[in-house]
Amino acid sequence: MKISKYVATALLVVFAAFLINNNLFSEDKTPSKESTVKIFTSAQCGTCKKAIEKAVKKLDGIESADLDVKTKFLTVAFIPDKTNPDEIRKAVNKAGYDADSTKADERAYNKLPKCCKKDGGH
Ligand SMILES: [Cu+2]
Repeated sequence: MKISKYVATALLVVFAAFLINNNLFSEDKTPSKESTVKIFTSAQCGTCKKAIEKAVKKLDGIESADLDVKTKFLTVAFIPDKTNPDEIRKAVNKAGYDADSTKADERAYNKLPKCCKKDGGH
């Protein structure tokens, strides 16, 4: 009986060590891995697409930025250590466009071509 108790304890230790090791391994994988965010914008046309993508790509830690004019969704791949969705939305706002619930910078919006304004030309 005593022996099986030792065996059980030993197994438990091995199992615990395995769990800890596994955790360390998966934690090792996460940092600096890229994340993706989808942001709904007020883009209207191809000019908007170019302006928004350019503004977002200026940020540090952006892997890619792609706006689908049809759905108005901007898909951004970024490095979480370097930037975050809030900063990306701010960059979109600064370019003159709404991003999810944050509104476009008014001065930048007023400078947009007529066709790029929310109710202009479409
Ligand atoms: Cu436009």
